[in-house]
Amino acid sequence: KKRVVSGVQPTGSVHLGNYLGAIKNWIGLQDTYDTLYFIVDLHAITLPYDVQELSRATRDTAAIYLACGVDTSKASVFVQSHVRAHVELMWLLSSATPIGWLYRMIQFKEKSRKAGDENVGVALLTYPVLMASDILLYQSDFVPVGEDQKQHLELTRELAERVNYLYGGRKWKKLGGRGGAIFKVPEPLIPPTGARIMSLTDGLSKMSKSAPSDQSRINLLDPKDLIANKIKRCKTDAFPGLEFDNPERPECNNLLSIYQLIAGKTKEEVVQECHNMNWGTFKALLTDALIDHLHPIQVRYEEIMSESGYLDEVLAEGARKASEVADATLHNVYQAMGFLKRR
Ligand code: AQP
Repeated sequence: KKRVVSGVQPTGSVHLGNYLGAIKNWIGLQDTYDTLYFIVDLHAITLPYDVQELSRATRDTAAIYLACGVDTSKASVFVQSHVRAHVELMWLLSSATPIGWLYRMIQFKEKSRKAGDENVGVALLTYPVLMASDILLYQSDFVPVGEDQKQHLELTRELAERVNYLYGGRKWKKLGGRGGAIFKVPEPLIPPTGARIMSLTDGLSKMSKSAPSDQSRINLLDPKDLIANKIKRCKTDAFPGLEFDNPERPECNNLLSIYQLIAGKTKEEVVQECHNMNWGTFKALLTDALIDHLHPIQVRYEEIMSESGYLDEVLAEGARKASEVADATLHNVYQAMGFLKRR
C-alpha cells in the first residue's frame, strides 16, 4: 500500500476549515492507503503558545480525529513528540538544508514580518525542516496539501533529493549500507474538494485558529446555540439572490461552499436549491445542516473523552507503530551520513 501522512497543530480548537480542508478527507484515504495521522505538537510551539493548554489541546485534537471517523484499525494516530525520531532527523536534515531555501518561504516572510526579528524564534525559520522530517521519516508516497503548504512540500521534495544525492547510492553502500535512495520523494495529494474555508467575518481571509475573534470560525465542538448565533451574525452582503464564484461576493461563495460540503451535495444542486433564497432562509438552512452534521461528531467526542484510558492507549499504540518505521529510516540516515554505529 502507498503511504499518506498528515497532521493538525494543537494550537487551539479544531475548526470547520481544519475539518473540511483536512480531517474529513483523511477518512476517505484510510481504506486505500497506509495512513499515519498525527497531532503536530512540536510545530505548535513555533510561535508563542499557552503552556497550560498544550497537552489538553493535543488530547482534544486526537479525540476529534477519532470522533470524525479516523479508524485506528486502519490508520496510526499518534502525537508527534512521542516519536523522538522527528526531532532527531530534523537536526540531520538541517545540516543539508541551505539557509536560503528557508528564507524564501512565504509563510516565514509573512509571519516574521508581522512579529519582528527579535520576537521570532529560530523555529519559525526551521519549521519546514521539521515538516520535511515528519514526511520523510515514513517514506511517504503522498501528502495531502492545501495551497498554503505547497511551498513547504516542494522544499521537502528538494531536500529528499539533495540528501539522496549527497549521502545515498554507492557512497552509502561503501559504508556498509544498502545503497540506493535514502528517502522516497513524496508527491502532493490535492484533496478532491480543494476546500479553502474562509472566515465568517471576512470572506477574504481564511478561517483560522489564531484569528482573535471566535466569531470568525465554527469550532467542531461549538454547541448548537453558538453555531446558530455565529451563522446569524456572520458577514453577508446586499446583493439579490445567492451565487458561487462572484469575486465581489466572497462571503456568499464561502457560505455556499460550506453548505455544499457539509450537506454532501454537488455545486449544481446547491445552485438549484439556493439561488433564489434570501439570507434569512439560507442561514436557517445552513445552521440546521451544520448542527446535524456536527452533532454525531460531538457525541462521539464525549464518548471517547469519557472512556478512561482509551485515548491514551490509542496514542501509545500509534506511537509504537510509527516508531518502528521512523527508527528504521533514522538508522539508515545515521549510517549513510557516516556516524559511528551504536552498540
Ligand atoms: N481555512 C481553512 N480551510 C481549509 N483548510 C484549512 N486548514 C487550516 N485552515 C483551513 C488545513 O488544516 C490542516 C491543519 O492545519 P494546521 O493546524 O497545521 O494549521 P494551519 O494551516 O495554520 O491552520 P489554522 O487553523 O489556520 O491555524 P493557525 O491559525 O495557527 O495558522 C492543514 O491541512 C490546513 O491546510
